[in-house]
Amino acid sequence: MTDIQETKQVKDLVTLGEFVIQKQHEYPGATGDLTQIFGAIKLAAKLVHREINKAGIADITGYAGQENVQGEQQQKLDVYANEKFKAALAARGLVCGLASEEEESFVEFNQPQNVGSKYVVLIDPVDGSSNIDVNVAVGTIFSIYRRVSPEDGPVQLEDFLQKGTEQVAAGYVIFGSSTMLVYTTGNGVNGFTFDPSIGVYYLSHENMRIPERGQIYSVNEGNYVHFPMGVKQYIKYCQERDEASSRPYASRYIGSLVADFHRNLLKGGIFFYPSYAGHPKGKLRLLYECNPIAFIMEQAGGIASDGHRRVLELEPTELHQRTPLFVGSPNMVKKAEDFMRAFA
Ligand code: AMP
Ligand code: P6P
Repeated sequence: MTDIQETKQVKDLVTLGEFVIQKQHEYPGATGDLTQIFGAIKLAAKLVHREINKAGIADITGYAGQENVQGEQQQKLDVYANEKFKAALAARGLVCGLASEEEESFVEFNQPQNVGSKYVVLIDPVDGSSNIDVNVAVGTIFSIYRRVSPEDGPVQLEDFLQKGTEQVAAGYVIFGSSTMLVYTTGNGVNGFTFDPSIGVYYLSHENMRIPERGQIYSVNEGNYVHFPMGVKQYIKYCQERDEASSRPYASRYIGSLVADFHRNLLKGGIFFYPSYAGHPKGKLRLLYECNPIAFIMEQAGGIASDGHRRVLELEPTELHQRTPLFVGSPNMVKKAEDFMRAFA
């Protein structure tokens, strides 16, 4: 055996498609609808991967309304991604509606194949898209619910305004040094790395768990002077020297939620975007950013709160509502909550 562990033979690798079907068979009554929705997400993510990886060349990082090098109507990448996810999900006929950061209201899928579908999908097609121009990792975030309105009628707003605890599935695609799809359906978190040479996602991170303790804190300290006292005191706590608790922690902030979240999920840490004068209700969106992220984090053994309450228990009232977010290793989020409580 060489020093470097033999890489797995392709025959030993599990593809995302195989994995999802294996999981489907753990549900005897399953029709395969949810499995096919994952198929649509896989396809759209491949198309976005392709566009992101030629962004500089294809000059698609510009703004809608201009022509790109192919003479096509140029689209911002998030507009492009939104159209591709919408089309892929509508085509499979298993989703009755979609809510997206790129859509003011929810979109009803009323093509014949969609009537009677039992799922809705909420999505942030490209979170952090402004980072594309500087080659920083960005991500797609998605959340899947069963509809609650009558299946023989049109999709309703109430189908989208469900608490995060009702999610059937949630996941993200991170477009970074490699493209990965990470998701949960409530039985753990698994990560799949995309091999663009053959267009397949392979299981690369099985049963992902966040370390109980971390040494990384992620926050935009440029807003420090505006933060509530509890947040300021927690940041100071992270910076104090205390060998017993491995402090000072390292400050790591990419400014791309999926990238910061993914790093902390793998290495341990806390990401927080609190409310402050600039964003009195927080900046991040509850339905298609914080709820899916929170579902994944809890399934990986972490915690996600708004500083006081469990994110998944927050009662949605608007599609695009925002919430403060504290997410990561349990001991770190609990400590941040202690400071928020002490200085409330
Ligand atoms: P379906 O009939 O395919 O919509 O599946 C019914 C329910 O079974 C879903 O809402 C999930 O709770 C579960 N299920 C079906 N397929 C899968 C899968 N591939 N992975 C995890 N859970 C699944
Ligand atoms: P700030 C990107 O614009 C985003 O929505 C998230 O991906 C990221 O975590 C956050 O905003 C960064 O916001 O105010 O620190 O630049």
